[in-house]
Amino acid sequence: MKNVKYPAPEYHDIDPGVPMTDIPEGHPRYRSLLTRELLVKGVREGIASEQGLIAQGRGEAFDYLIGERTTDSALAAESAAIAMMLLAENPVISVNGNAAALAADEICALAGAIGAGVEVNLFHRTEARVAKIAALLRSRGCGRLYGERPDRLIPGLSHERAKATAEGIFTADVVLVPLEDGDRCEALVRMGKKVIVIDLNPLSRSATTATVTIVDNIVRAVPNMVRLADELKGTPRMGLEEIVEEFHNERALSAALKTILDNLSIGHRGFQA
Ligand code: PTJ
Repeated sequence: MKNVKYPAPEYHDIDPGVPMTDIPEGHPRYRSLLTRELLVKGVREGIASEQGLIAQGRGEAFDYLIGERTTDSALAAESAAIAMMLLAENPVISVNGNAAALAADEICALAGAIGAGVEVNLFHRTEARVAKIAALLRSRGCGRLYGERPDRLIPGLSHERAKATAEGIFTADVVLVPLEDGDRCEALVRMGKKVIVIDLNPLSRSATTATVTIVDNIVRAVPNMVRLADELKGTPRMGLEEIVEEFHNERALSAALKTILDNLSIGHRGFQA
């Protein structure tokens, strides 16, 4: 069995005394363990918050129940999300520590493919972490980047996530918010925006208040969305509008719950180790 060594981080010092774990490629939950390692690396580098590890744990539990794969209904949500972003005037992707640690390259590729802005927005906000995430995103080719100098507040929010940028999230008509906490999702919807969330928990407040909820792991969802953006880019507006109209969020959430319920039998193929 081949062991995989994780490459040393390129843009920040890491304590050389802390070894990275070797994960055997043949491990039944290889991809899930690899994702954990990415997030731990993100925390050590000051990209993700320590609380982000706990949030990832909650996500993992739901991913386990979903079968650690992109379901058909999640793929339909990803298509609707891309169609909605291609139709938007000012689509913006919100990035927190977990999203940056797990999917920086793919987020920048997605922003490029659909012409979206990217805005760093943190719950456990420190200016040092904002700067590190912004530097990481710039190093991965992100052009239109906001969040370092917020100049607006989202109404109805009392915490740091209220901070927004006039040309970015504040005036966006469509906002993609991976791994969101529910109250900002609600506040953005109250502002009249279409909100797309990526959240493995189909019962969360974000999942139930968003316009489009993608019940999938960010590490699968964003690469799928990059591919879908390339496929749908040439589609006429009417075709994109049809894709959006065919999507119903409550139906997608019910489908995710049904997948979980169907998987809840001992020895189901969806469960691994
Ligand atoms: O970097 P910061 O300071 O902005 O903090 C980011 C976290 C994620 C810590 C913060 O936003 C937070 O506490 O989030 P919550 O309220 O725990 O919500 C995270 C949601 O994302 C939960 O519903 C999880 O099930 C879900 N989730 C966790 N990991 C993943 C995920 N969904 C998709 N992919 C994942 N890998």
